[in-house]
Amino acid sequence: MNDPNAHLDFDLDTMAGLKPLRSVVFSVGSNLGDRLAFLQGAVNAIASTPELRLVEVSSVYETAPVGMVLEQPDFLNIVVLAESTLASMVLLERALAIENAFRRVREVPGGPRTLDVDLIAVGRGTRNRPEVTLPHPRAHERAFVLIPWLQVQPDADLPGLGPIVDLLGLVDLSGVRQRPDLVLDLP
Ligand code: PH2
Ligand code: MG
Ligand code: MG
Repeated sequence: MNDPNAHLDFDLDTMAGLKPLRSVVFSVGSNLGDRLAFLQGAVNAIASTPELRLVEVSSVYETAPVGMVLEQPDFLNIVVLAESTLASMVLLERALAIENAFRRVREVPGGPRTLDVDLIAVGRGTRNRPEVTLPHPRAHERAFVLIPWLQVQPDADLPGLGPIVDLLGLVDLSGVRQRPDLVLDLP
């Protein structure tokens, strides 16, 4: 059936004074200390965010460092899917607050870190501001983001760039392997 509102270029929820519920994608990584415990802490903290519902957490993947100047240990990476009415800026602040709560250690710029929480996409939106760029400007070329994301949301699009399954065909997948022996609790 045709969408009777397809010709409208504004959001009807917003018109009604409601904030639209949007899907939110986070990428979480750790390559220093108790990596699995840091991922678990990030999942718990994301899940306890007001006005946000956790939808799914990917398997844990062990991934070779990408694009880093300094030699460093492998990462554990996951993707966390959520739904939220929060604004992108608030979601970004929340991600940074979660990193800080785990006393993110990054002694050297570009060096290993205990916890990195990146906001990858919020709904279908694109933004290009000094404070926040959405989708994340490097997500489309990172297998450690695309592989776990595809696992939990096979039909996902990266806004402005197309289906993630197509983007995966363009990236090097060799550094990413699933770690089924590492299991996170779902809060
Ligand atoms: N994060 C980066 C840069 N490189 N490589 C892997 N494998 N995993 C990451 O989470 C990661 C990275 C910048 O935050
Ligand atoms: Mg990052
Ligand atoms: Mg980051």
